[in-house]
Amino acid sequence: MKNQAKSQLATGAVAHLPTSDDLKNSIVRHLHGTLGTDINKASRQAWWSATCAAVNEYVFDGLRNTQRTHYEQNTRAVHYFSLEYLMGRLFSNNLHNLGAYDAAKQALAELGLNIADLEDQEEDMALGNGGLGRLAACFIDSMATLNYPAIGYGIHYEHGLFKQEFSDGRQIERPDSWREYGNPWEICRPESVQEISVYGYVETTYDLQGKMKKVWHPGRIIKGIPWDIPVVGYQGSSVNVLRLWESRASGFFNWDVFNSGGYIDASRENVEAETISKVLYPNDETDAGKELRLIQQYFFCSCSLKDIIRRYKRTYGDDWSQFGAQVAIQLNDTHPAIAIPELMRILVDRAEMGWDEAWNICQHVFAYTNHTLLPEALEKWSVRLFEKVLPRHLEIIYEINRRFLVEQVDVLWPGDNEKKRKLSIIEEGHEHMVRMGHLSVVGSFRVNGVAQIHSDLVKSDLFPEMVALWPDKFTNVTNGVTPRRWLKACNPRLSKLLDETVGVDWPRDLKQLKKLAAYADDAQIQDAFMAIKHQNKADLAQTVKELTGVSIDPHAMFDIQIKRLHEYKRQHLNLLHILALYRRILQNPDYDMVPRVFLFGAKAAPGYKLAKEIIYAINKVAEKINSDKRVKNRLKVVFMPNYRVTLAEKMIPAADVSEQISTAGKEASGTGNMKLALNGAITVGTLDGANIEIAEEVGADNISIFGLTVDEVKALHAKGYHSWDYYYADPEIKAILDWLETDYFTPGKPGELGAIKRSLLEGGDPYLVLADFRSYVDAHQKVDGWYRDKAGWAKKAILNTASVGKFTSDRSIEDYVERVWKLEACPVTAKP
Ligand code: 73E
Repeated sequence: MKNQAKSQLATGAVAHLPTSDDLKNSIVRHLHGTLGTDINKASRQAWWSATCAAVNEYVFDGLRNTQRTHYEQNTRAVHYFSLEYLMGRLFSNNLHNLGAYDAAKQALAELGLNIADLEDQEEDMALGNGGLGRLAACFIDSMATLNYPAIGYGIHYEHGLFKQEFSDGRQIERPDSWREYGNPWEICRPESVQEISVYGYVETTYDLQGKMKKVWHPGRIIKGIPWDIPVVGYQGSSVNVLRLWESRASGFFNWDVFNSGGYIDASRENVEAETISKVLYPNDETDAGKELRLIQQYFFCSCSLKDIIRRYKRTYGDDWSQFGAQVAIQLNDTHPAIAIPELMRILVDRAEMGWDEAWNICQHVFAYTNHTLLPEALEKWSVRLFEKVLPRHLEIIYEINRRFLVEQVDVLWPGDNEKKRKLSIIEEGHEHMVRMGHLSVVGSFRVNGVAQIHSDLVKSDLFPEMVALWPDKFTNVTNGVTPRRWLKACNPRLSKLLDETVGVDWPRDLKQLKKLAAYADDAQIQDAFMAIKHQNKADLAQTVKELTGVSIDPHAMFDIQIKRLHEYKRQHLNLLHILALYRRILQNPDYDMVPRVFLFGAKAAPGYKLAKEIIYAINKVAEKINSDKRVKNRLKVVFMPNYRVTLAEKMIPAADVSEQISTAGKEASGTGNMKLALNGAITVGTLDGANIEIAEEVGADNISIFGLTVDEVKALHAKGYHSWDYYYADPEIKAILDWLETDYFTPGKPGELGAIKRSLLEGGDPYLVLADFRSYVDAHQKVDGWYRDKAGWAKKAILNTASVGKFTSDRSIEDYVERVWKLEACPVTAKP
């Protein structure tokens, strides 16, 4: 018998996991029967599609079994509402989670194909900006793996996050068309279409008994078409669903216009309706404040709530009494907060329920996760806009607010108008605004931050009075990442070593990695660990060469900063350090340093000027340094274009150093920090977000911490921060900033890189770059020293991987289950 790659034993939703022969037959069958082509002439794209179709036979099997089980068991379920899901590619992830990756690899090899080439056929599903969207993707993976009845709801954007190119070092945005040639992972469900309303006016009517009733006469009806993406849990556990809504004009509404001769108007309405799900807003951490964004939020919340209610009614009919017990809705930041007044509207206006009963249901259903304290990211909508788009919801928000101020605020602080002003959901000022954060806290039974320090700051700095009103409402759930994608699939070499040293259970029980600590001093394991790192670095070096033309040496230390570009994340602090090293080399040709490659990956929001200037400056400095012979390969700088999940999967396994250098108090958690430490990188970081918890886990010897603490930041601001003082007091800072202003990096064009200096001096350096500079340089000096001791470095790297088991998203989900959702797991068994 042929030596077939075996897949793991089926344990859950998927009855029969495929052997390589099964897959081979199925791939060829789909090549003929689904793709309409032949082995001899099929393109890579066709082979990839046929393989996806073959994989889907098993995925859909698991999906059916999961849905049947959930229906039969009728357990409480969580509904994750998120405007963003940064899924990346699904091909290798689905194969790994099915336990069929090796079988597929062999099947393809026997067909003369390389699995990695096929993987490259897939576009990233980039329906998110950064950490918040990627967290949602990790969470749905964990919920399926842990067998929780869960469904993700969001928007089926036609265009995800823009593609980034560089033109003479400047960021250019190009549209992302991830489904131009179809997407094999999604299933359209026309049977579950919903219709939602916007605009129009509210009429006050009275029934025969004289009871007042509000009737909303909408101005527009829009259709939501659901696309389901199966979410495959690890090793045959549940296959849940991510349901994304696509907007279309309502046929019903358009025909009216059409028949009255308004062909052009009818097609304009089509275009406008389709615009809703056309593009993802490319702003991370800033509120766009645009009408279309509010409509996007309402569109997906309303469709999703109607979908939930339809499913609930299948079992309970018009009996609402079990709704709060059956349905939990997690609001991923305030973006879906409009779901709160929407559920109130459905209950009060449609189901004709009394206000108190309806409000009681809402308060059993909604929970809210806060992801940021940055003022520019705290959503506010003008009352004027609300009145235009969602007039009935505005009335409902006023009533929620009125009762809140009278029944809660005035009871605890009688007659205190200042408290009412501060706590009101409606902010007064020259333009009245709806505060979505306040609405979310008032309407939810639980509110959480995403790392311990962040949750503490949510309580102390953002909502202290809300804490006084409801102390038990606030909790913490520290973020996590799925070890299936962020170690098993992206770092197969390290995964194999882990299987051999700590056993094969670590992907679903990440604390098992602790066993690796026993080998931290073992020379053989150290060598194996560092050999893997070296191979990963060699692979990345090849990718860097292909993408940028720059040659980098895998023997150098790879120092990586990958995250959205934002001043608070301080990519420019990293740049100043690079400039300091370069300057030292020029001043002292024998300057002794461990050769380093600084790698960046970051997209800037298209309208964020300074962020784009920072990208430009890094690219220009990189050009100069990389071509300067005097550097003698001690320094290389690379800005990777189009950073995205797929690129992260290549960079993270190759990192020696992880840059987590936000101003303390600004990064709510971070999740890249977790992925990098898990893959054996050593963090240079501030005491911010989850870095603090990473430091607790790995120990002070295995992380390089620098910079002001949250309390020191506050004290410095209180005392008055003057960045000029640092400029004049530290000759290195002065020299570097002045250097940036010359034409050294932009020959013939002095001042081209001046924006950074201006923001740090005239602009007041709001993120304390200069205040932290010296201690940052020292933290790197320490890392340089560590790297010279090969065994010592290997030990630290191993201890990082061994110590970060806490940061699996499985643990985060278990925390949500215990502290927020109170769900029961619902294991799925395949029907024989
Ligand atoms: O610290 C990260 C955090 O790890 C935080 O900045 C990010 O969420 C991650 C996951 O918890 C985040 N993104 C946004 N707010 N916080 C955001 C705001 C507006 C639009 C899009 C994203």
